[in-house]
Amino acid sequence: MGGILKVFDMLVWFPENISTFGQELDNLFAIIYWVSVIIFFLTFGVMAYFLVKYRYRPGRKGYNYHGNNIVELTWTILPTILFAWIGLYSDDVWARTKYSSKVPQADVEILCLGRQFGWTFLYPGADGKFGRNAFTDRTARNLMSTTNIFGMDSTSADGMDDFVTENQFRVPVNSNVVIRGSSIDVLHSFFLPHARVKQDVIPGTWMAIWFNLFKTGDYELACAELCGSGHYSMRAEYKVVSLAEYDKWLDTKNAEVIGARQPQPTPTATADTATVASH
Ligand SMILES: [Cu+2]
Repeated sequence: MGGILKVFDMLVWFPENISTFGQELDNLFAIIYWVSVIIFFLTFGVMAYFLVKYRYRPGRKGYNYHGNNIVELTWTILPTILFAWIGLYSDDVWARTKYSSKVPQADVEILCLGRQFGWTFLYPGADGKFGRNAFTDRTARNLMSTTNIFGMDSTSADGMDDFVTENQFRVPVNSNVVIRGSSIDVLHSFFLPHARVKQDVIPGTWMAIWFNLFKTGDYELACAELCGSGHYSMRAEYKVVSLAEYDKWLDTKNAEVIGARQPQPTPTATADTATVASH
């Protein structure tokens, strides 16, 4: 039976689920989908039946009908019960995935800013702690600019090793990832189809987004809010990697950050930059 239902199910169009709570959300989606399908055929079936039964026939007289309290109460109370049930039934998984009070202890915490049109991420670096920035300190919001969109305070010791990635991020597999998302211009929506995560990000506030992914691979982040002319291009890629690989990547990034803070030797033209310069 489940096999036959699956043929008509919208769920076969979903990308593969890689999130710990994804199956529960998919089940909820399927239940609401099938409730809607049944009600659709019931109501339109009754309508089609009446259309045929009471169609125009020469000589048949219409008559005024002033309603029926029992019928009207029935079609008011039944949907009320149904919607209340859906609300109560889905509250458990909704609370666990969406309530900011239920966000689990983070193994990895990342800041994310949406902008027209792209995504920027901030990692806390080797110490695992963010420095002073627009998330950790509201007063640092006035440091935000197009070149420093997280409002990072360059004098903050904890922030010395924080690093930024552009339109890509990495997370370890089987870990609680908490992303604090915001926007610097308009509403965007942080949508990870494989992870069954979708959350609007709003300028001026930070939304807690969390997930735990059980399958390594390359996946996609898309903006799911029509946010302007470049909306179609507002995507990022993310990798889910093993913990060892993630640590290695962090080490590389940390070395880059430390390298960038050392006094730089006078730049010499390499083959690459020479090619660019000649164009
Ligand atoms: Cu957008």
